[in-house]
Amino acid sequence: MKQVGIFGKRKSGKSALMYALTRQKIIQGAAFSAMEISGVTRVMLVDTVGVDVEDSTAEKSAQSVEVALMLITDDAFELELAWINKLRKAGSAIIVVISKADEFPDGGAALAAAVKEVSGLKTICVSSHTGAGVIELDEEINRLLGTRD
Ligand SMILES: Nc1nc2c(ncn2[C@@H]2O[C@H](COP(=O)(O)OP(=O)(O)O)[C@@H](O)[C@H]2O)c(=O)[nH]1
Ligand SMILES: [Mg+2]
Repeated sequence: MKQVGIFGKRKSGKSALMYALTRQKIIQGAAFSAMEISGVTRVMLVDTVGVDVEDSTAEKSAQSVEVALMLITDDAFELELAWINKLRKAGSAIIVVISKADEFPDGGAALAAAVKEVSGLKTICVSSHTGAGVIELDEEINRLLGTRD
């Protein structure tokens, strides 16, 4: 089964995002078709310990995920950039998520632009609390998984 890994520092909103994405899948499945419901089990979402924790399990996940979500919550994102390089070397497709976007007056747009500029990666502002950006993120994950069949 294909794996989508959720990476980020402790308290960056990884677990909340996992639940938001899972909810999104279930809602889509109910609203559309049995095909979509089977989609629930097509992908395994992998929650990880913080990238700011000395622990080998996130390292291990980095080696096995098709798509990696890298959560960023503020402009101190050097550690996340280092992980992005690690994930690139491991062959993962990467999406940057500006997490807790509801906490930014501009919805995270300025931080997203800054990260996109240095990483060149697709960057999506997401709030697991309001649901903003969750559908866009889900679509981008599926697009990337589709290109990697
Ligand atoms: N404002 C806001 N807070 C969030 C959001 N997602 C998570 N949080 C809060 O951030 C804290 C850490 O979230 P959690 O998902 O446990 O982070 P993790 O340690 O990366 O798994 C909790 O207090 C959450 O309620 C969000 O989208 N917006
Ligand atoms: Mg967690």
